[in-house]
Amino acid sequence: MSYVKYEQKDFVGIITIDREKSLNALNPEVLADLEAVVDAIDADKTRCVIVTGAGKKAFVAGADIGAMSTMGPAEGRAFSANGNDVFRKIEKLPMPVIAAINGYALGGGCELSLSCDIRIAADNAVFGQPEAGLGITPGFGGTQRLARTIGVGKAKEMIYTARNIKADDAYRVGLVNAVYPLDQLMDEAMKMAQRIAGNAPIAVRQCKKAINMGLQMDIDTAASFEPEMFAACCGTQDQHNAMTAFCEKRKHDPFIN
Ligand code: CO8
Repeated sequence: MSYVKYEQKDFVGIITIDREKSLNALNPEVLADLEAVVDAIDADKTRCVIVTGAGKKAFVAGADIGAMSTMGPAEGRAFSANGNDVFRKIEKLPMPVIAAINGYALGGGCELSLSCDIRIAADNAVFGQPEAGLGITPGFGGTQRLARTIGVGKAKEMIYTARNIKADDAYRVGLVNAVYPLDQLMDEAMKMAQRIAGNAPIAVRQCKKAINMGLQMDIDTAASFEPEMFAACCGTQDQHNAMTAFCEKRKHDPFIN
């Protein structure tokens, strides 16, 4: 049995962390299942991925505290490295990934959402990096991606105080793009995913690559890199169809290329 489910709906893949009785907490087995699901995504037929948690209470309530409680330095390093590797795989998927955050997103759960391109939350969502209160640091990318996402000052405040924030505050600091009633969250995630999937797939992937790689570079290098992403789209059927439709004053529906 796997703790991570995968469902393909047309061009959209849905990953569900499914360990509901422990609020989808990440232990080594869940991480292994997540990695296997991510590795198996068919990039040819998947244009957008949604990551969510099973049930109505938690996205992921963190790394499994019981599993971590007896770890010494070597085991802790290996667990942290493993989580970082899996989340980096999610971040490096060629297609956009949306986190649909349906409740607690604490510690490793907040970090999982940060490895996704876009975060949308239900109104019951709670975010936090409680690690400092548990005697550890964030270990699945939180010290790196939170500051890159909401800015250094806010990230330091969240990490040093270990204080949780609710969905409306997460929206205010830019941690999530939108907040919806819980029962509408997956519909809204699907709508966004389908909208992304309806755009030219090569162009969307090049946009993701350009933004993510550019963030690791100085602006001069990044600006010299963008033409390569642009060039990769030139000459594609999508570009030809969309631009010809514009020039001929026709409506273009990217779904029917
Ligand atoms: N780990 C293990 N079990 C958990 C976790 C967790 N993170 N969160 C919840 N559970 C379990 C509970 O133990 C409980 O199990 P049981 O029914 O067997 O007692 C079940 O889920 C339901 O939880 P609660 O009864 O506590 O539900 P409440 O509604 O009362 O509370 C909370 C919900 C507030 C989310 C509460 O469960 C909580 O505070 N959980 C812990 C949250 C947390 O601190 N998360 C961060 C963990 S640290 C982390 O993620 C570090 C990531 C980097 C790791 C680096 C590796 C070295």
